[in-house]
Amino acid sequence: MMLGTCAQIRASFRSIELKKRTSARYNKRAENKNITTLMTSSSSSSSSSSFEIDYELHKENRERLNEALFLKSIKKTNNRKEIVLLQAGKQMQRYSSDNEPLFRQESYFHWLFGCKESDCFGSIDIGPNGTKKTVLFVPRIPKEFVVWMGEPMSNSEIAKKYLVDECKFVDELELYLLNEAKEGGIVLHLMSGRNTDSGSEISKAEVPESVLGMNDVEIRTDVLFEEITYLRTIKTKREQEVLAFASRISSEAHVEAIKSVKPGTMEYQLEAEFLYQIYKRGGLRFASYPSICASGKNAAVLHYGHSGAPNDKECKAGELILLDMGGEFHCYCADITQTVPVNGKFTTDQKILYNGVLRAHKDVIKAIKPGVIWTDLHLLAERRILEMLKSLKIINDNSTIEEMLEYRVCAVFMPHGLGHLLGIDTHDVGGYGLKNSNYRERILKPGLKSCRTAKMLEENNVMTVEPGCYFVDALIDDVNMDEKVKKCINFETINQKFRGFGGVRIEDNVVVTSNGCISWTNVPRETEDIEKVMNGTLNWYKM
Ligand SMILES: [Mn+2]
Repeated sequence: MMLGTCAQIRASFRSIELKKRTSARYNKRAENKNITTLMTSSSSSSSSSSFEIDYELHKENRERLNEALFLKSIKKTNNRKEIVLLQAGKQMQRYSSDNEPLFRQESYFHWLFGCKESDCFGSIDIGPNGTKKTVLFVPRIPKEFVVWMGEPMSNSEIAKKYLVDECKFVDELELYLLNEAKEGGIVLHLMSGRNTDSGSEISKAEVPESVLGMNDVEIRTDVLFEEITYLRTIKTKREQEVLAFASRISSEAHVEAIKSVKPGTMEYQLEAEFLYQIYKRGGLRFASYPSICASGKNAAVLHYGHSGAPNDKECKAGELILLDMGGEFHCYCADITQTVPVNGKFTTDQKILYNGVLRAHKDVIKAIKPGVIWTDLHLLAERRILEMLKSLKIINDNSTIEEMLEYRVCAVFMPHGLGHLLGIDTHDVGGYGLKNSNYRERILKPGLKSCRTAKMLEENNVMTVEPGCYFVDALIDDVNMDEKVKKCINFETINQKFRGFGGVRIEDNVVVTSNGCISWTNVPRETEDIEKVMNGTLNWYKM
């Protein structure tokens, strides 16, 4: 369904409002209880436990892929063996130097193998009753490297660790494939496709020339990417445990960060606190993305914190600070945002604005369940934000909320999408472009076009919910602003009170359940709780 007309928009809201009234799932205690059941250890402010990865997680993913390929994609026309071949990420070097940035595995390869090493290949010999043979191919480490890198694991140790049938060296891949092809030939399934967030093409495994030249080798690139991308959107229980862990540790680190905010704090000190806490508490060595610690006006820069604007402003009393930071564990990401007052006390206007975004956030979380379309939830969030903007007289009374939704007024104040799929990538794959009845085309209207998915939610999707409201000069002053939109906006109020205000964003990580969703994010959200945590009168983890 495309949300083309106002009537359709209203109709879809009616159904969301109705569902909302009949459910009250967003309950802090119930939510915490659910979090605890997913954790290996309970939350505490002094937690230093890490999480042990069960590599069955990746074995299960391989079996799921095997089943999907067999059930849906492969029409058997002959008796050839079907082999899936993926290539791992490559160790990079900084420009022409020998400086090697810490390696992080390529996400599709990680999903299938969980293998931490760079420059590998992985093959899965698929079969109608489960995978037949899985082989990891690892680089042969020259003897002299042992001095620098330490003793490598033996191939049998690697096979045992990653629960694969065999581990060979990369230089044996060619012979392995030639041998497999010898009797009756092989069909080699390779990745081919494009990431719908970046537009970048996925790299295909580099198959040795001699193998490509064989008559008995058929290359197929039409099914693997599609199947694996879809499967990555549906998180298994094992994956959810890792994601919940990343979210829990990131929540704890967020709470520590806001406890250290005061006038005079440098934005980078909050980034430093967060990175220190995620690593110390859970061994989260990577952040999911560069931290956004944006005080005052900077909060209106959606991806502030990049190398040209490196969180280097001093936080001032009277400003809000927006903290968008997430840690990554075993390549599974968290992505959490808090917005708090620098001096620990919200002003009246800040509180109204914050509570408007919080209402959008809560109402979306209440409305999430399988079957709901993501862009409808985006519109629900817009509705709540427009209502708040109206109460602050930032938008005028001469149009109804319905009309303003149709004119796309809210895109001036929330130019980004409501949220995104979350997983091994922060903006996880599978937002658009899959041949599946749950999928919708991108809606090419202001605001909605920034949604990273327009899909119908399914059980075990993991999403971020991150409504926001900002005062972006470039959008407020846009000379090409639609006349209808312009008429709705009260520029006088904005100029008097909100120019340079920055903005508010509130972001949780949630998993879609059979009848709702569970949030894994556990940070103070109510303004009173935020103020108490910041002034030290509330220990968040003892609640
Ligand atoms: Mn996000």
